[in-house]
Amino acid sequence: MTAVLNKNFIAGVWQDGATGATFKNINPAVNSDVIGLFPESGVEDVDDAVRAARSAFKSWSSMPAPARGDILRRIGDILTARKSELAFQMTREMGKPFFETKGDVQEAIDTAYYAASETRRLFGHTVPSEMPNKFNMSIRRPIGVCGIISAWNFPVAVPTWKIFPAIACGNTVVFKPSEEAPHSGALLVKVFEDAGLPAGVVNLVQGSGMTGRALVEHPDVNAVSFTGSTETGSKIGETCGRMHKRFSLEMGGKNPMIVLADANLNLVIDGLLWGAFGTTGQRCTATSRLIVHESVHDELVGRLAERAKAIRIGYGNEESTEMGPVINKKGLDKIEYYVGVGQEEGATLLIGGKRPTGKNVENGTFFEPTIFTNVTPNMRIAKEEIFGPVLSVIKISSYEEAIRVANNIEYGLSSAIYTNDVATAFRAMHDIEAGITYINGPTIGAEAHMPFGGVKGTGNGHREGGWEVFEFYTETKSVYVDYSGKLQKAQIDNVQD
Ligand code: UN1
Repeated sequence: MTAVLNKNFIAGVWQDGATGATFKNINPAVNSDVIGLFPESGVEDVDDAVRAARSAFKSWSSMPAPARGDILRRIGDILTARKSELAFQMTREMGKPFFETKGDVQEAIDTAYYAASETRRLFGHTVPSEMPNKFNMSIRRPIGVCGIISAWNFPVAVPTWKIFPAIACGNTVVFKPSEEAPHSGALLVKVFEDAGLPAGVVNLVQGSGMTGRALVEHPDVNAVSFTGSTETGSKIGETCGRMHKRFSLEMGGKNPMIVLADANLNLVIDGLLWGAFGTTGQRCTATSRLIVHESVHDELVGRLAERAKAIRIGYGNEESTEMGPVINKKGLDKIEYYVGVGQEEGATLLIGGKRPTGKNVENGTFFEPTIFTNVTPNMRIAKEEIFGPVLSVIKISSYEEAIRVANNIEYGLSSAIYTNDVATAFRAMHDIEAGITYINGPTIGAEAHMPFGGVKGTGNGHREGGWEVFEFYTETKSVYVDYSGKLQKAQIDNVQD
């Protein structure tokens, strides 16, 4: 089974890459555990996959949308049955603890059932015509072949945010998972196959940046949806702009949590531990800046540090593990680099800042929960995405200052504020520049049926999830039905001057 899943899946057939080149994927917690060799797909493989998607498009897009919904529901059922099995393999591949990968699969299940229900609700509009005996409406049409490029940190949930609405709307897909999570991507595609999704509707090509590039540059790919780094996203945007493709980008974050003087500190601490150190801080929605009122700063930071030091680090498939490894050596190097930057900038390294030692962590890429205090808003560790378990604490003395600091970044994905004052909470909803704001909750916790995405440098104006993503995956067509039996000239026949 695993050997089969190490292949590409094109036109309903598991097959090797055309050149025979492969890349190796290992368990980040136990580096000696090799998950497998996967095809490093080239232009030829991508071309085959796009051709398969194109030839499946006609019949898939003309199937009644609720019938497509039936298949999505079956996918949801199989994901439910395989939840633990999938989660185990996902943890093995990308490191976050088993309870988190189970949540990841659950997010995919919710997305499947939600997309299935939307197939009965792909609304258009009817509006009155300005002419007599004429009927105006808008209908939705699928776009065509969609290229889906996803990140490794939510190796099942994030691809499904893209693939399920795409196919619900009648599009077909070529999916390139992150090269850090190819096995999870293949297991997901196997679910589609087992649910009876027709051949060619979702095709899988494994590979790294070159494969993604071939997909984005393919002239017969009509839309691209990407989650990953700002650097790669910007290049994708340039290419898609030049080629007149629709594209949706979900990129970096530097998400603030504002804690005001009246906040419930017990709640804040639980939220911070989950927001900053869950998924080892490797979420685009991770809480990476704590912006805290001076009157509660010392107590909060002291209590948080004690709890953070006690977090149990290890292999995520061991039951006692609370925080898993960093994805790879490169990720670890980046985190260490930023710890150095923070110290040079004059911030105080309160806890962490290094790799842990001990038997359960010696074979993986682990890093300790890290907290910097005395951070000022213009330091690099207050503005740049680190993608690791590093929290920068900034002290403020008023709500206005908190908002200024929170908005002092190029990103705008998620945000949080803890206060018991309802008026302040409502003000913050409008004042914080972000696509998502949580009141009295940390910066993570997106639900499948709510729009997800960011402002400023985080994205390009689109949203995943919720009802909005169905706009991304459809073209609007305006239809005019003239049953007057004569030529009626809009703007001319109905205005006499
Ligand atoms: C991401 O980090 O890429 O609510 C997505 C959340 C998660 C999704 C995060 N369910 O933050």
